[in-house]
Amino acid sequence: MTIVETRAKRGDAADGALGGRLSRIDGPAKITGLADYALEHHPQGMVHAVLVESAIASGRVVSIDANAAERAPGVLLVMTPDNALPIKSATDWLNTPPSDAPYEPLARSITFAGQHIAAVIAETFEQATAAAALVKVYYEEAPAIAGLDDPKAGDGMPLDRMTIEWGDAHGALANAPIRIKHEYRTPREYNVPIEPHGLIAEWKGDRLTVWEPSQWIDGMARTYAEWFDIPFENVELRSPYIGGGFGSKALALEHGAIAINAARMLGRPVKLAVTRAQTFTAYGGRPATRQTIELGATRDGKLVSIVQTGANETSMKAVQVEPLGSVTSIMYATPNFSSRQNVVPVNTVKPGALRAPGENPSAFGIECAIDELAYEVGIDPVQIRLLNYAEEDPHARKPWSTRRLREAYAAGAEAFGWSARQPKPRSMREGNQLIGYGVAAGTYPVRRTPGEALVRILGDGSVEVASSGIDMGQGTYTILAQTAAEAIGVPVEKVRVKLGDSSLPRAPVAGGSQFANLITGAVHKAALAARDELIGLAINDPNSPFRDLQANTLIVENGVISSPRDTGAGVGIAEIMQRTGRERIEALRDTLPENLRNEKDHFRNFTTITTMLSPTDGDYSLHSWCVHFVEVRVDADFGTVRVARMVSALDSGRLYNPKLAESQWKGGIIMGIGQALLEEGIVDARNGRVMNNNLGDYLVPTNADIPDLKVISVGIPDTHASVLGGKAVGELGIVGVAPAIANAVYHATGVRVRDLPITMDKLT
Ligand code: MCN
Ligand code: MOS
Repeated sequence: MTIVETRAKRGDAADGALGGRLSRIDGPAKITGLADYALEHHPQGMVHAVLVESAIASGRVVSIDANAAERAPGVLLVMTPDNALPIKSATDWLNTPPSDAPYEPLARSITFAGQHIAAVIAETFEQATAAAALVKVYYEEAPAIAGLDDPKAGDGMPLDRMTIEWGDAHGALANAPIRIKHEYRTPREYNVPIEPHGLIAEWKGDRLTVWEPSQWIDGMARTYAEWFDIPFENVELRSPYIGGGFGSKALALEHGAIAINAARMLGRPVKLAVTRAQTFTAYGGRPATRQTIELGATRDGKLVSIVQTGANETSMKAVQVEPLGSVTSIMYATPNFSSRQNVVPVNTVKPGALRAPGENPSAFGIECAIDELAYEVGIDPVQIRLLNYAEEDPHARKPWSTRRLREAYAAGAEAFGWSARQPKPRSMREGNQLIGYGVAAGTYPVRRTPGEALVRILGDGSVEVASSGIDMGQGTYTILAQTAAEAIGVPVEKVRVKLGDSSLPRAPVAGGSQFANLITGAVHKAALAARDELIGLAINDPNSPFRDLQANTLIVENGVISSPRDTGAGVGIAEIMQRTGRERIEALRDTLPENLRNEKDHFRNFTTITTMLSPTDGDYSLHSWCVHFVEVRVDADFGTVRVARMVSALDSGRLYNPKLAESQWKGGIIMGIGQALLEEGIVDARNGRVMNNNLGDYLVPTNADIPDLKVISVGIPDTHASVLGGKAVGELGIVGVAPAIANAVYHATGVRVRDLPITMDKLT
């Protein structure tokens, strides 16, 4: 087995300490084509699977005529529910025990257009594609519910567990001198990572190897083990490089089961890559949402009540919640609060997580609503936010661990030049361009799940870090090299990082913007243990030069061990290893609480999210915070909106690598600009099909859409939040961007757009 090793170049040393601006150490491999992405493998004898998908959105498959396809050149198997080998059901990520019924990734009953109903496996991809077109499917069609706006959809089902209430929200609202009430909506949105989903599956006896991009190696490997009834250790899932996931690559999906099953049935490695169009139906993105927000306030703008009712769409078969109260319930101080949420089943693939699920649409509602209140009472939008500043978590009633939001408003407003804003809408203009300034805040919780990590000091003085965690572009390779280099005391280019293989030490999901904090904590612990052992060797070994010094402690710096009492040059790590005859020092450490460090269930602790602590477990409420300032320019005739410039100030605590954290924030902000102005999954109301299932019609921002983005870090180390003082980074930037833009568009034009995206037709 070869595991990809990634390490920094020589000369990076100055930036290599924790907190340094080291460039991505996986960058050169990614841009020169050396990085081996999962789908680029070619095991001997590999064949190709192509999916046949439902053309109807609701009903059932009456029969499948595979005769012509089976006779087509190169075809090895047409897999249907009738001939597929049975698969077992698996535990879900919440650790719900599996049902006894088999798991059927190929459906007979149809609940959305694009559902997988058969797969054709052939010697070549072209043969499989051609034969898939010959598969004839006979359906019995039933009426479909196309989306939230379909009159048949109704109000959906209440989700009592999402209810958040305190005080007397309705009573206080009724008595409030100022009341506003509006509905805010976000459309269906998709993750669209550039690398599409897919996998290569190979069986050797009852051992399974899967090459597949994954945000959660351990979670997906556990599902595969359970589906195919083999021990966890028999699955090797490999994912050294990933071309983006944004929440969509964390869980095992139907097409994975189909490919692995085909490989088992044929005794050949099978490759299945979903097409770009299928990335809109093989898994779901962010569900469409709607929410009504009522604010009650005093005449001078102080909130007395917030009442929110919301709903998101889900699939017919499963409940996916997009928690709309998540930001509403913590952003502002209010004595009375009520948030309730429904889910509305429609004929869609099950929606999933898309960067900041919950926080993102939640912020769109409350951050537009507070802006509307600011105009209503004639207070500056920054001022009204400070006036209603929450000094503690108003929901959990706990102090914030750190909340540098005031500092963020101050730093952002200053750098943006907010004071130049003229209060009246449509009052700033340059030629034919209406100019608008808008502001909105955002937040993302600090989640905590245990992990483990292995650190080795090798005979040549180099260091190895190993984890089954992953890097999909966010910077894991780089920050782990920095963490180990700093903790042990070696130059960063001496550290090799191995990630993305299920045979490596267990790691939790790289999702929920938790992974950097967790895995740096585990690596730090392991690295310190390895360094302590190294120092012990240097002190105690009879051959060690430090014996005579009677030193009881030593320091390791830049790969050299020395005594603080000795002015001599010290001894290199490799030399100590040699003198003491050691090939390696190895430390495996985990951050599991004592009660979970149980051998039998050891792997399970990393394959469900049941060990995750909520942001309010403990004495403090832990969150990252941000504020975005936006200038838009709107063409007075056409209504085209351009974001002209943006300044964001963010509090993610201590940054392990500011260059990468800034890049993460900007990536989120760019997605937020796309959400505000471009992105909208459009469903054909007649047949429930996604109409814009490609990157030509589902628009994401390009360079031309993005102005200069300035990001300012206002965080300070927060050791309540994590071992090394960092808070969440990856999803923070996208929260609050769309409302900041909507607020700026209102300021520019006097037109309030409450349903995303803000397109020209809504402005003219
Ligand atoms: N970081 C830092 N200091 C901190 C915390 C983080 O410097 N205190 C930097 C590090 O470079 C770290 C990165 O920020 O690698 C992200 O850290 P974190 O916030 O812990 O997020 P995760 O590692 O858990 O990554 C997942 C997160 C999520 S949930 C989505 S969605 C998302 C995101 O990261 N998808 C991404 N960023 C992405 N970036 C890329 N390129 N591709 C995706 O698919
Ligand atoms: Mo991110 S949506 O939590 O993977």
